[in-house]
Amino acid sequence: MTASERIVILTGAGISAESGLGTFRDVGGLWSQYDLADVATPEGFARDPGLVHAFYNARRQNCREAEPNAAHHALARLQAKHPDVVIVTQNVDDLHERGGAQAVIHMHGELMGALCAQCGARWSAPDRMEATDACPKCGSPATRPDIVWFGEIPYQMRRIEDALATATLFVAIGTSGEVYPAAGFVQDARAREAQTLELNLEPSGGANQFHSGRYGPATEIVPAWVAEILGD
Ligand code: BV8
Repeated sequence: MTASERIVILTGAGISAESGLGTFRDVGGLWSQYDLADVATPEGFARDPGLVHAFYNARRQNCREAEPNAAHHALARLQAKHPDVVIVTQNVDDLHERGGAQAVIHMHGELMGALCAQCGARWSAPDRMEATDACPKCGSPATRPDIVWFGEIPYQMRRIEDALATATLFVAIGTSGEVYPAAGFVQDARAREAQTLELNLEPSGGANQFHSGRYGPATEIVPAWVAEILGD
């Protein structure tokens, strides 16, 4: 990897699949168990906050019991050698951080974060959040997981756009490319003449938007790609 190479990586649920965390759209995925509209929209939260908290409490528990896998560790190794590698994730788990990555951009929020819908205060989420929890700052019972739901604006979009504007290589790992604006990042990168690479279990619906793709389990293809980049 030359010093002038600027890599932006976007990860999705597929990078955490082998850590035992469910993906969304694979067979048996989360969106086949829950109606997205009920648990991942502000309307669903307003309708039944208890159901939404139960959904995220279960995922938070799964996340605490999961371990980062070889793909998470490989990206951290790449970033340790080249600190300007930018990791953007759609995932709300903390496996990138527990695998050693730094400054991960969680564009869809974080399971381990809590947010007050009333005053905007943020704090570390307890293991279990309940609809009756009071905000530690303003006291109102308006606490929610610090997650970006459908119809809400993803976090740190300006920072992501700035990174994409100067990227020389954009790599999407373990994402179906179904959710926007993340699914549009490959086009943003190509518009700036960056090379684009998809690393996935199988070609995603957007595979043809990438210059190249490598397919297989993330725990195999991501460490292999990182070793190649680092010239191991
Ligand atoms: C927004 C909450 C405006 C957190 C999530 C019509 C057309 C286009 C867009 C829209 C439209 N109608 C509505 C929209 C906008 C909407 C959207 O895109 N809808 C889709 C469904 C059409 N988007 C929004 O509402 C976003 N907000 O647009 O605001 C805006 C935009 C920009 C600037 C200003 C304003 C908000 C989107 C965020 C929603 N929140 N989740 C949570 O509960 O987790 S999205 C949800 O999907 C997750 O966050 C997840 O990360 C994300 C994407 O899914 P993937 O990560 O890709 O997971 P998936 O299961 O789909 O795929 C897994 C992949 O891994 C597969 O390809 C599989 O092959 C692979 N894999 C599996 N195992 C492995 C593997 N790969 C490697 N190894 C393995 N072992």
